[in-house]
Amino acid sequence: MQIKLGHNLLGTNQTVAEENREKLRQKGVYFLNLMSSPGAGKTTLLEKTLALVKDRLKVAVIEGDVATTKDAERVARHGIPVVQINTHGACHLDAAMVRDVLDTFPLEQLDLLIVENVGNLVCPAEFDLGETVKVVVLSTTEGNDKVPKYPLMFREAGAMILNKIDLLPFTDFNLEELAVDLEGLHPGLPRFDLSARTGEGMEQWLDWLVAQVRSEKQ
Ligand SMILES: Nc1nc2c(ncn2[C@@H]2O[C@H](COP(=O)(O)OP(=O)(O)OP(=O)(O)O)[C@@H](O)[C@H]2O)c(=O)[nH]1
Ligand SMILES: [Mg+2]
Repeated sequence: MQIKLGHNLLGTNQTVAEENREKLRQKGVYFLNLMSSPGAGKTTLLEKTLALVKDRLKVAVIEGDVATTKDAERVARHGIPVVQINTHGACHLDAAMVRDVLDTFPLEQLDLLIVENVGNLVCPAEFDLGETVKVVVLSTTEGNDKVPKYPLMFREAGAMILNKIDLLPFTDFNLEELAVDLEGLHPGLPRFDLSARTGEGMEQWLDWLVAQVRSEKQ
């Protein structure tokens, strides 16, 4: 019974996700779903990214959080449209939550819509929001085992960011082990090693992002 309900939920979610995807495709909006465990640095990366691309692209953000508006407030300081979704305890956003806020944005004018999903490496990977791409952030302080322990997230991702490389010397994180694990799970996954704090490595990430958004517009 419970399994059946789960299937129905995911099936309904998929239908709404396809509607979101089609709506955004028609408006020429590239939709990026940003995911990670709590504290990997999604909001910090978002703030840095917004500061560096807002002159090149018209961007808006959806902030998903279990509670509080803290991340939305951080993003709003950059002067771009932000909508907060509180999931009231749920460990992920779903496609209907996104659908219900889409019309609050000036979609015709947007190039890029970024959603910061709830910090969690499990549930968000299972719920399609209608995004163009999923980007997963892993940080060097989380340990190498997160890739094999949460394989779906890394299989579903269209790009991966290894954040907090400024802390590499203070951790036991192993870059070669990461490369081997990713080769087994998702060969060819674009990967950007960077520090959202110091800005090191941000250029390659931004170049990739801007190129993706522009190719979607053509
Ligand atoms: N040293 C270092 N710290 C970082 C970096 N990026 C983020 N942090 C710190 O990591 C902590 C968590 O960062 P957030 O950006 O809030 O992480 P988050 O993924 O948005 O967290 P949730 O929204 O709670 O899931 C903060 O104290 C950041 O300052 C980085 O590149 N290097
Ligand atoms: Mg955050």
